[in-house]
Amino acid sequence: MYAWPASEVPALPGKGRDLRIHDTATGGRVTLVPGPVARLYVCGITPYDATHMGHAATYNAFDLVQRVWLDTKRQVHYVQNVTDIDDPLLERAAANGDDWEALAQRETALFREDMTALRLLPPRHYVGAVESIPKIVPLVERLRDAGAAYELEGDVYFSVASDGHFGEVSGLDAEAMRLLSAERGGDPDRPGKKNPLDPMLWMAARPGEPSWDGASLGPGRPGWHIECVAIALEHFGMGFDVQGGGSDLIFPHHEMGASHAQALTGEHPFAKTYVHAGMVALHGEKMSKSKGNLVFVSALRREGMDPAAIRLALLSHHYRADWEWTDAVPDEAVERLGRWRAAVSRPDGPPADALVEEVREALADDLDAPAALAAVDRWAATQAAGGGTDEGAPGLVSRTVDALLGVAL
Ligand code: 5CA
Ligand code: ZN
Repeated sequence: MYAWPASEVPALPGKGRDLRIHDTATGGRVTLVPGPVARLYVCGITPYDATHMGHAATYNAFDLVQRVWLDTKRQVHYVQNVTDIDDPLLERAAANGDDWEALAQRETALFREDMTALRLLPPRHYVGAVESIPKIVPLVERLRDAGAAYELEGDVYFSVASDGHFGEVSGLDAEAMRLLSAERGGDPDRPGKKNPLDPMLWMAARPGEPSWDGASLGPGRPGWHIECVAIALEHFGMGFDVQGGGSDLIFPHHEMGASHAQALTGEHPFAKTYVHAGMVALHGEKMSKSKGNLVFVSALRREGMDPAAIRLALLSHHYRADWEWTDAVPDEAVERLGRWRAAVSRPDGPPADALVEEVREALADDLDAPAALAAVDRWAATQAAGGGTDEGAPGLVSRTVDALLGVAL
């Protein structure tokens, strides 16, 4: 489906550095050295309530990954899905007496507008679960025919025992997995499963719920993890550079997705690197649609907050940190945006070549955006103190902040 328009990414003098980033699977830092076209899959929204600051923070992190890659003169092939059919969408639509398709379309449209306003680079392929069903069905059939999946009362489950690498993405023990599975869409207590952790691949049609042709599987709808596997395999195949999402996707979603793909292809790994962003909280609890403690990007925009300031608010936290949205966060961002805009409005200022390298180095160092902001703050403070007369330096700062941080001054 259509994504959203791309903002220009100015080219900077010289060349950026290779990204050193924390990999969840190995638990350590790896240097990413993609080919000339870097491949990134980021898990998209389930469109029943978009876009809250937690979503925005996660997509901001993966936008930075792309900007670092672009600065190394690579191209980026970015794929994102939209889970436009799943239990939570149907539950929310039913609770509001809404049509589930209309709800999904409305929230996806709002997400596109928010992404555009925040200057988050669009995926080359933005793919819905529903449109992917014809790709998903044969994968489930193949898993079943290979003995990696089994039927239970018409539903089809993946057997985690079929992948020798199961557990390597999250590194969790069975008990921790069981708890998270129950919390995050799994059904560990359903009788008849071979392993309580086995996730559903295909859910047979339920009365009153939408269903699609599943060929030999019978009518039904896809499970959650196989959706992202089908889309990533379609566009990348195995061994793409990064799979990303928030840390709440480490288990079961990214663990199960890796196992589905590995069992299907006999190859390992699914993604070379797994990257996860921290959780944004409000009033001490993770911002989540189910709890309803949300701050929406669109609400901030409606209140008149400049999207560039919203972006600075996101950038002022390290992507791996869990952090809390408080009133001070937007206030500080608005104030910083004002200072930076004043500093670049003059035709001359302190030399900026070193700043370009500082921002590059901060981002290459596990996307340390707060360190990048601190470097720009220092330059702006020198400018405010009348500390330089380099012609064109403010323009270079403006282009650096735009290209590497996505903030238009
Ligand atoms: N559709 C699936 C992924 S295939 C899904 O998780 N959708 S979501 O709408 O629940 O979340 C979309 C993205 O935002 C995911 O990467 C998720 O990890 C991230 N996310 C959700 N809540 C937060 C939060 N409070 N803080 C940071 N990131 C969050
Ligand atoms: Zn996903």
